[in-house]
Amino acid sequence: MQLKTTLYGLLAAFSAAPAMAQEALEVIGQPLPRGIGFQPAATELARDLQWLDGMLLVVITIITIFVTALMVYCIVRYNRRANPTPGTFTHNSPVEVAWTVIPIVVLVLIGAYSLPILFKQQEIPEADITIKVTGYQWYWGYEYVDHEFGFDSFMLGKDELEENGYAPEQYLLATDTAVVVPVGKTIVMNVTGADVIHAWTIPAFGVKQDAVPGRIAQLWFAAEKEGIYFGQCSELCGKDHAYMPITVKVVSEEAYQEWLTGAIEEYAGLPQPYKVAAAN
Ligand SMILES: [Cu+2]
Repeated sequence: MQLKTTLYGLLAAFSAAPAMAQEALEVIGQPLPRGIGFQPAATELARDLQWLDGMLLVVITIITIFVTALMVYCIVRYNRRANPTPGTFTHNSPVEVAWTVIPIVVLVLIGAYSLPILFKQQEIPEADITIKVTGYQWYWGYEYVDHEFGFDSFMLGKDELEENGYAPEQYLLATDTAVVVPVGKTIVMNVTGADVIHAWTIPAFGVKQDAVPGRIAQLWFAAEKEGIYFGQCSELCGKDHAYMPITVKVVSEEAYQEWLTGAIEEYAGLPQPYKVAAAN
């Protein structure tokens, strides 16, 4: 399947659609049939999240097994037949202290690992590239604010996938234009909505943010591997909610610069000097 994807990618490179990242990229971030795990982590944030998920699974498994064993023991040991004269005491201070203190320790331990991961997501670092993303009913709009150009991104129909370099199984995931970012750079997305609440996400990056009209929320990521990553609107936003996917292409620095030049030409004319734009 990967070979097929690469072939489609090559095909697209030869057809040379404007403002497309030129090289054939491996599709990394997409759901797979019968998959039950996470998509491969492409950022530090996603790795942290997946590690935390695994850690919590261990904790809840131990607790569940312990509680189940305790219940089974009580049912067997203290049923009416096995234990005809039940105890009449109502308190046991050591047990009560234990079942208060141990859960507190467990919760503090979980918090000690989960809060730093939450803060890492929520404390937005200085951006190498800032992109504003706006959710519309039912598509996404992107603005590369450092260069003052923008474009909209619509889902590709089944018959448009091949000419754009995508495989048939990427229906409902692939879009006509993609967010293109260079590998390893810190990208800050300013997320908002134009009409109703949407949500922008790329599962392989470990990011998800509600796009709320009238507000700007931020998320950040630094993708570590070149490739194509898909996401889908994640806040029910109306009848075509299922048809406004997200495509991010992570490319090399050179490919990004090449794409940027083409995109500036195609979408906005001459590039605006960064400092002038910042001073406005
Ligand atoms: Cu939606």
